[in-house]
Amino acid sequence: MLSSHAAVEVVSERNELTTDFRFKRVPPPARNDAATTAEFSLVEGHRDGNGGELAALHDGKLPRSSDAPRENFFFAAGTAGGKLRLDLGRAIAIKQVNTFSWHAGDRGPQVYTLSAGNNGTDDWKKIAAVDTRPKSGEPGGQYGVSIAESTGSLGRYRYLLFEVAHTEANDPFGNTFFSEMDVIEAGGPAPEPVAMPAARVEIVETAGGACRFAVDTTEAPDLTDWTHTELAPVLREWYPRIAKLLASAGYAAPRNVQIVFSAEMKGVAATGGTRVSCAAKWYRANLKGEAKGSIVHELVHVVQQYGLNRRNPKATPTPGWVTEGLADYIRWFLYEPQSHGAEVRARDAAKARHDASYRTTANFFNFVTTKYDPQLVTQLNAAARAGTYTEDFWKQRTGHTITELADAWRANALTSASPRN
Ligand SMILES: [Ca+2]
Ligand SMILES: [Zn+2]
Repeated sequence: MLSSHAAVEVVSERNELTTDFRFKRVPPPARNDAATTAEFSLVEGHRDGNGGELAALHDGKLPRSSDAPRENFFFAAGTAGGKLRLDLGRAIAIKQVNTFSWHAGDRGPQVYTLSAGNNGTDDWKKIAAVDTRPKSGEPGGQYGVSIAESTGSLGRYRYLLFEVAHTEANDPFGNTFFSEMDVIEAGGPAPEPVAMPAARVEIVETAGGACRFAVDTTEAPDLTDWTHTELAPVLREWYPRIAKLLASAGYAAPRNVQIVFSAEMKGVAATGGTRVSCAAKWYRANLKGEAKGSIVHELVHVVQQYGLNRRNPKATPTPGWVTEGLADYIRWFLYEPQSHGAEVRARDAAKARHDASYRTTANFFNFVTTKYDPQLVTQLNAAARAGTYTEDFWKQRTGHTITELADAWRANALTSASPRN
């Protein structure tokens, strides 16, 4: 993206898959730039207490993940942004101002205006306006912005003023995670790039390059063989299948997906937007068992994107048991039916609840699909994604209320469940 303000050039780039803060035209973050020893102060607005101090903006360190609040500076939740002043200590010829941010969602893009002056209070001269919000699609990723002037210097200034705006106001969490702000002095020392740990990222493409996965095992190098030989084929085969099964009018499944194995994460796995985070410890212990199936479950969440409806006041939110039930239905009844991982045991059948979520709901969906409506999953997904799901859905699709369906399901489970269970 390129825009001009007088002779000032603003270059902005985004990494959607790579996480090393390296860009084609925006220089890498530096650890010896003029901002390193300068002083940031808050002129207007408040720091978010969940984030880092102003020091995070010029400590020459970069966050280790796309959700590392303490390693970024950001303005307080629920506020529209604020103003930051940078005192360089003396007037210098400024070659570039480079700013870097990283978040998996709305807090990735940067929106600010940059001014410069020499008294720090009222002689501000506007230098550039920055707005890196993508026109369409998911906003997550690493953003790099470089502001420079064609003649080589933006001018001689001691102070810079960043008037920062939030990227969205649909929820309280719209303030950008700023990771580093650099000021490169014209004729100053050669910038020394901040070192990032050597990344282990395999790009896995589905047929014809239609969709790309960045499988990141940087924090769990021992899992790299497994992701390459075992997981990659599952991604290639199952992501397109899930996208087809969960197709709906006017919707295209995300084309760029990150799968990141995290050393510190607890639990199993979680999906936010188009990023799947996996707890390396759990995967290590379950490679021969549930590992691949759990990622199939997360791929369903990547395709679902029911959150797109957050901003639609007319939408009814999809109940969590429907979302999770669909993910487990696809996993247990389509991906690995041979494992029989979502059977309802005879002794549990009488008390089984269709809305118990996960495997139990998956079993209910399978019953309704088999007995009443082979299109159930596709139709249920379309309603959930459109924000039109209500209990009427069941009556419309099958002629029965959900209570009737649940009763029939329990009765069936009681008679058909194997007695050895
Ligand atoms: Ca930093
Ligand atoms: Zn889930």
